[in-house]
Amino acid sequence: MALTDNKKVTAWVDEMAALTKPDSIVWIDGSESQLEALRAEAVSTGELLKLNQEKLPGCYYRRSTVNDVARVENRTFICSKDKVNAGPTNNWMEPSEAYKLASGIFAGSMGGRVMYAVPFSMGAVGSPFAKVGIELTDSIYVVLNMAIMTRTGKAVLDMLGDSDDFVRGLHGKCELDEEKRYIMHFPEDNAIWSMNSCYGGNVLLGKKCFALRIASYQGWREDWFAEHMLILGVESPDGEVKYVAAAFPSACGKTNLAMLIPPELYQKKGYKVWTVGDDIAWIRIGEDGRLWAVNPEAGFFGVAPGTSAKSNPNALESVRKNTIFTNVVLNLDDNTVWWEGLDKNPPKNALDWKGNPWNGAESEEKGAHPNSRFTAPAVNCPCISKQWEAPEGVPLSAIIFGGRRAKTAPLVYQASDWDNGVFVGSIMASETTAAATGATGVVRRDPMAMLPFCGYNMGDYWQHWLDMGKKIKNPPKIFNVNWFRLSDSGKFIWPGFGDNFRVLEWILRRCEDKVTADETAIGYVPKADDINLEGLDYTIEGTRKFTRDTLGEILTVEKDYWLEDVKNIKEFYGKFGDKLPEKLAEQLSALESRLKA
Ligand code: OXD
Ligand code: MN
Repeated sequence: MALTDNKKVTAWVDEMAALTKPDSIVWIDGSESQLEALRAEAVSTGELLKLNQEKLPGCYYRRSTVNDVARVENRTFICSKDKVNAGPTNNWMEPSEAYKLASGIFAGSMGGRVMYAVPFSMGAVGSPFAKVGIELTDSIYVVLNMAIMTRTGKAVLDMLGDSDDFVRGLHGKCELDEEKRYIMHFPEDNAIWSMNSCYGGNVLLGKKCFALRIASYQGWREDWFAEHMLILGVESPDGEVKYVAAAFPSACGKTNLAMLIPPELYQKKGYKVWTVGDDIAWIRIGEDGRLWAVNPEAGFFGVAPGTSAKSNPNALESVRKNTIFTNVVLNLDDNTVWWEGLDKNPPKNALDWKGNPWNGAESEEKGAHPNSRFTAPAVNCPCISKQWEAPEGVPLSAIIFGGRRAKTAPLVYQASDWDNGVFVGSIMASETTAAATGATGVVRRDPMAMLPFCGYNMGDYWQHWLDMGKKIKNPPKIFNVNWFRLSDSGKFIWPGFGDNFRVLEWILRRCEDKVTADETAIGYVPKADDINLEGLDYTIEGTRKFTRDTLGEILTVEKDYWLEDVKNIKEFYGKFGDKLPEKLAEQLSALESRLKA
């Protein structure tokens, strides 16, 4: 029986059921007993495997099909009525064409299956930021992941009442056919249709699809922001907490920064970092004229490989219970999990992510897929902020952009004002590494880390940022960081991880006008003496000790590299035609003149 008598909801569910023809419809009410029954069912069919409940209570394991392990940007579409509204950085499909194509694929696809109706809230139920979605899916795995990543159940429908304001999400596994895999967004209809995949980023519709693509469009219409940003709080010894939001492209360490543990000397003084979110921020202007941010999610969908007691002990602690692991190594000796970078003791008697026998002591092949994941409840995190569910969010002192640049960007710099900060975000980029592509130094521009996630024309998105600037009375300061400067021999110069706290400290001191900086062509760069290196004991790849001079090296602004970058930015901006905000074109030519001066 439907959990609601909202006619808009029931009519839509009936329509989708008439299309996909499930044997039955089951509403997810949010109760633990219902979820437990679903876990048991998934275990009985082999969809999930129950892990060692003494070592990993409440944890489950799943292996996906080999062709379905990551987001599919080339099969992700923004189906706005007008092509120009998808913009040059999105794939576009005309909505009626898209519905027709998808209806053909969905028709009868749930025959013999159950359709689960998952009401979910992005943002704490009752928060003024919160928005409702309903995901219809034929996958128990998706239901169980959604129950970790979002708030699900009856309370969400009660919050919705008889309103029409909910995102209509339809997900079907169909045949998991790559050729018929589509992730379609209809921003004007508040709808998402996802088919032939079971990978998180494609099918947990609350996350990238709603909380970024659809929500960015909603934010444009309603004067707020949906951003690909972590949120963290820095507590100083006097107990005051200051919050920052930070945008980095995928795989640049957002989860690690969000859960950072400060260097020992700071810990001794009483500094702490609190996690509010690791991937998405919804941001609104508060009554006090500051920006306030919430994490709309309820869990972490993190990359497992590389997560270790050294790189991120808080993340490791977060996945000890009630977690779903996907595509990692299954240790057959004790029914636990393993992944590359966890420790130096890979299991010998194991199955790899494809389900083949795997001996970690001998195998040349990796055991876990590089994009294998954990889905863990946020409440598991030892450093979760007391404010992480605060209905009004947390006030932002700073916004930080960043990318992976071998030479161009200094360790940190500050934009001169809001408009310049928008420019800094719009020119964000990362360089591909040799391991990933075979060619190093290929620059991929990824404005505000939103390239794959902006649900409308990125030119309009930039204009929205500029327009919002006029409405924010007390804007946060805007910074850019680059943890990834390389030496001439290709080694990372900056230690990163916990030591990034030293940069955060400088940023917060700048926000309080407690420290001066050098004005350069690109913005304000720290004086080398103003970043605290006390207790830093780091040797670059075992050969060169990190000193204050080394810090000076990575604070330099290399004009030749920047002039090269300006060319690349011009080319990128050129794609937007008259959608490129005039202010950004001005910012770019002003930068060029400063570099040439
Ligand atoms: C993610 C991503 O999974 O950005 O968060 O790809
Ligand atoms: Mn992300």
